Amino acid sequence: MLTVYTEQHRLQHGNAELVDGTLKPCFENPSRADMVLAEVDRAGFERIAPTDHGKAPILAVHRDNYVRFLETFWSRWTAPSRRSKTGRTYDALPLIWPTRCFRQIEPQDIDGQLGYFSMDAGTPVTAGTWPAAYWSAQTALTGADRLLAGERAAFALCRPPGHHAAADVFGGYCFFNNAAIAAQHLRDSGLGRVAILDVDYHHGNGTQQIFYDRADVLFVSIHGDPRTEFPFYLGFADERGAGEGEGCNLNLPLPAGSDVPTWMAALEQACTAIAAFRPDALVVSLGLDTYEGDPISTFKLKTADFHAVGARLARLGLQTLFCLEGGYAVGPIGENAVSVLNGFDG
Ligand code: SP5
Ligand code: ZN
Repeated sequence: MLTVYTEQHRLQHGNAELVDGTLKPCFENPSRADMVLAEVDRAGFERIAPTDHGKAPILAVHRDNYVRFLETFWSRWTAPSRRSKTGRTYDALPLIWPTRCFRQIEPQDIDGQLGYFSMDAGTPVTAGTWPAAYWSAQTALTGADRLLAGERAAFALCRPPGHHAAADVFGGYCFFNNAAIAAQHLRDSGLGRVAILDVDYHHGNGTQQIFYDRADVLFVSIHGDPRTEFPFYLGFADERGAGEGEGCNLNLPLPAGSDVPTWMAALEQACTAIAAFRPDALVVSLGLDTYEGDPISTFKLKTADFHAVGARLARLGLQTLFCLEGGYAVGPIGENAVSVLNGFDG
């Protein structure tokens, strides 16, 4: 399968994320993409580099003050200031958020802004976050272009991932919502209706938020039940869309520890909803953290099961863009990705 990839992803290599009350090495690190690329090459897939679409397609999904914040963050963070005479050189993690007890006003102060534009302390902003996230979005956009040019399917080897990023919020290892940016680009290039299927272990809260009140983009997600799983505060079954988008959001939360037949039954339900929507194209948020060996997740898919996932998606008969999302069992992540893509190609 045609694969879009750039080395720019390496520029996002955070030192640490907050886990279990301590700073631990980031689960989301460059070795993930290295392993996927190695298997893509071993499978003999055609590989292309992303082309630069500029900021406009990112701004079609994300708020301009948020994009500006990410673009200028590192130079502001490292500039000498009242808080740090030398300027800060280490990665940034937020330390306060405007939760219910506060007003929702963008602060002028960089530490205030860091919390205002984020949702967790697991997603360090680093020296290379802007270029890495920018090129991850361009990777998805370039894959979308190949669908518009007539390709049946493409694989955007995106890193950092995207589905937790909302219009003006980063978190869950995500900065720009690559799948949403690609879906919007397909819409702006003339497709009438686009479906997004999110099979990452975690609910795609960012993608849901971006399209929640729209009838032209269907969002369907299979994920660990937010009652017990990250991101906890969104992804419940009663979230069905709002306004014109009523009925265009389908959440299929599954209990932590769910087995493969349960997951496959949810995929069947998802496919039924996608077929009924009659989209002109499908974007898949391809998280591989549903794997049995994933260190932060509890589903039980095996490498061979991923092949069946790809085969089922191919039966929808839609042009399909796969965007890489999560997956933290680094050893087998490449085999699992290629298993989906080969299953799709048949
Ligand atoms: C894109 C994506 O998959 N983002 C997921 C972000 C999840 N971050 C929260 C991780 C919590 C890890 N808890 C692990 C406990 C192991 N002792
Ligand atoms: Zn995930």
